[in-house]
Amino acid sequence: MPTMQEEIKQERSFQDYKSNVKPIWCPGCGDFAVLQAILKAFTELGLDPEKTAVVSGIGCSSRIPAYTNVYGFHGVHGRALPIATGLKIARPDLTVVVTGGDGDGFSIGGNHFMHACRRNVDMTYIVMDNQVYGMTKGQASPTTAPDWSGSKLTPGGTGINPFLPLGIALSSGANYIARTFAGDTNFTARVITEAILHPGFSFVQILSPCVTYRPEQREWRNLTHASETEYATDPSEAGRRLLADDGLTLGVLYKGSRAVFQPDITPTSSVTDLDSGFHLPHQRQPQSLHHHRATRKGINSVEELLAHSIDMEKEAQEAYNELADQMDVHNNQEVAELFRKMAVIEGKHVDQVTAKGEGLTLPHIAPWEYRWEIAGFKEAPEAISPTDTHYLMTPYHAVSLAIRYEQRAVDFYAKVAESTADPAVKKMALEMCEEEKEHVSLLKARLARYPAPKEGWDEDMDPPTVQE
Ligand SMILES: Cc1ncc(C[n+]2csc(CCOP(=O)(O)OP(=O)(O)O)c2C)c(N)n1
Ligand code: SF4
Ligand SMILES: [Mg+2]
Repeated sequence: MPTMQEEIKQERSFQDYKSNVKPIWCPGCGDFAVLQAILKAFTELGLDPEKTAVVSGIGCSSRIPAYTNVYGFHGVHGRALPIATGLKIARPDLTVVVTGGDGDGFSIGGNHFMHACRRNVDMTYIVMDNQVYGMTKGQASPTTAPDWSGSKLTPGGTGINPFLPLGIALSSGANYIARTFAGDTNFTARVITEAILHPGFSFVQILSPCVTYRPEQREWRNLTHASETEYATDPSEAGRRLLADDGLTLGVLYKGSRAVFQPDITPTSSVTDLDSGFHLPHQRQPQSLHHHRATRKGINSVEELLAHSIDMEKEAQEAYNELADQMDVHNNQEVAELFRKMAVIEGKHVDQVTAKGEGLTLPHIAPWEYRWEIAGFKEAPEAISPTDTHYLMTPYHAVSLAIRYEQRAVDFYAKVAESTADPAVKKMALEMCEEEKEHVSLLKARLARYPAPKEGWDEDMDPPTVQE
């Protein structure tokens, strides 16, 4: 039986959902990865851009609508949820996704958050939680730890216990609740996809590092950990799990089946008619993604291997273009040019591996179903993590970064060759491994051309931040 993803017609590509507005986030900001995850989820669902709306408030994270090629509304600080609620009630045929930050959603918009959970309108709320007001230069937010003293406004910390978004969502009635880390982009894409499919109000908290005002959040990559339990369907069970939560547990906490709030909006002439329109319709059964991941072992066909190779090269091309844009925005032209060249090279690799698959029918694989974990990776081997960059990075750093990621590709193919039972896959994986080794050698030769950076290369007396 085909999976739900396979049944959905894949007519649009990732690029179709991406607008041509270049993000102005600080290089390394976790929001880049969240944007990727949202775009991957839209692609996977094959959403009709004309039937999709992304609504936001104000903040760095609230810039997402500008970067997606669907309908967008960059609203008022803290008011994204009421705007989105009105939109979904008036146009139930739309897929409505709301994006924002912890300040926007839990401070000024905290009241709307609780009531949106309670109301249970069918939409998805994605909060990029960096435990700080990034856009206004680093003040404490409701999710900031009480002893964080990084802001001059709160030199000894706020001394106030943080707001617990998952707990508030659960107790207020949200129908789907999850937490992810921006750096786990494919897992985040999977959760967003599932959240959109799940009826009712879905809430996804994404730990998304603010590298400028909370640089220590880069460590989330090592500190976050996957939940050891499957999601709960009983709210009290989910509540018990939250009592043991350290705030860094990733996964789906809860999937509920409450009735969705969708009043009849046919124009009415009497109060009785109006009242009767506000009934709760029959409960829709929650849909869930079909996962065949657990039952699939290794890579056991040439087609599957080629699908992985094409995705790996496309992700590399996308990552380098993205990095070049980031460096352009921050006027680091030398590194921007270097990344642009690398993107062109990766584009050629895409063409080369695509040519190898000519005449074959390659399987469609959802982003979270690629088998990168064969080599111990969560993401495609060449998908450069946005938190690995710095706006002051030098060509030496850029080439070193590229070497590190090409080496991951070498490791991936070596592991595929080692673990597959299929001789044709083994042969092709070994060939690809050799090609990747050659890329590493070429890059190493190139690295020798650049001087190693001097100490203090990343010091900046006036660090950039985005302006509203
Ligand atoms: C009514 C109003 N009050 C205050 C502000 C100033 N302001 C802009 S963004 C922001 C906080 C944003 O923090 P968060 O939502 O966490 O987003 P981040 O920038 O961290 O992604 C504030 C207080 C505003 N724009 N409007
Ligand atoms: S200040 Fe920079 S790093 Fe922090 S959230 Fe805003 S764009 Fe991201
Ligand atoms: Mg924030």
